Amino acid sequence: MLTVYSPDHQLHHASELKDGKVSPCFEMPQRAEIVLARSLQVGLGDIVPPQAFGPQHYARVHSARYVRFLQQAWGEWQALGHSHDALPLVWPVRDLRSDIEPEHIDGKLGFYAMDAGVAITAGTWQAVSSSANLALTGASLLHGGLHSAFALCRPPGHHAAAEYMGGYCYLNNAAIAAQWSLDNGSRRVAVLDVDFHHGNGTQSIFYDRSDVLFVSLHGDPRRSYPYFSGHRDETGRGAGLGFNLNYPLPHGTAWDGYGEALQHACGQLRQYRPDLLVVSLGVDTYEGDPISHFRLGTGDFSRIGAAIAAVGVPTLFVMEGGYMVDEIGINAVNVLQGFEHAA
Ligand code: OKP
Ligand code: ZN
Repeated sequence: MLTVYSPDHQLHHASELKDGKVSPCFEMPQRAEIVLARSLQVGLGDIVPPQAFGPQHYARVHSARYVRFLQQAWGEWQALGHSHDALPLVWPVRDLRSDIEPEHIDGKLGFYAMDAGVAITAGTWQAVSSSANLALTGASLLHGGLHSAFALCRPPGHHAAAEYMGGYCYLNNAAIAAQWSLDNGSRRVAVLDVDFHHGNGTQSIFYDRSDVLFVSLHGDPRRSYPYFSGHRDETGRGAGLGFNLNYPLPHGTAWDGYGEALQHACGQLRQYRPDLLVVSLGVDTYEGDPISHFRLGTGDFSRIGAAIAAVGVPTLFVMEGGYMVDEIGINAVNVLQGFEHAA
């Protein structure tokens, strides 16, 4: 399988506010380097650079003003004399006003964020736009006839919605790729999200639509981040009703429970008969993950790949989470090899 990769991700290495302290993000540059090294080690396939896409492609699923904010935030922060990371610290919850975009950068950061895990640094825009371009390049390669590809995206994307960032995510790479495919001839696209955390951003972007089926397996939001999204009764709205399927799974879920839910999800994906399947590939379902609570073993990731292959449609894998850095390469590439051996 071909891997789309760029070293630009290294320009983003940030801090987050976690457990009451500012500390380096679990989402660190080493993650992508270790996945790349494993892909090379097993001879997964060619490594290719991204093509140049641009903000107009991101703005098909994000608002234009949000994309502009991401592009300009570091400059506005720096103009205040800061040289350290910018972090949001105030949010327009419930009855506060969210209809007026603040002018001050502190206000804008909160206006366009859902949490304090999304620092803006000097290199953030270049890294996040390059990450989106990896997914777009993957989508265009599949459009050209490839059966599968792997976009080694970093930063990840699935928590980012039309107008907010969150959970280490800025631009929603999977959603941007899905929309590009629809804009270029696909009639239906499915997104399967196997990251431990609910892909609230992808759900939000496509919630009203029937041309994108979103299916997610994740830790129950009653106990797991993002806490405010991912329940089973979130099934879509209007024309999108029935095209959003959540599988919240209990703390400590291992392969028995996971595999059963995945089989069910894959049956629903097959029935939808998408022209393209985009997989939000997080491997933070691993038993050793430091921030998640499932118990999948390394061998189970090959089984995930085989189950996805059985859906039987062109598939774009887009990297999301996975924080047990030592094993992230083996686990992610096991999914891809499991897919290839079964396809
Ligand atoms: C991003 B992705 C839990 C803290 C959670 C945010 C996690 C973001 C995960 N103690 N912090 O879905 O892998
Ligand atoms: Zn995750």
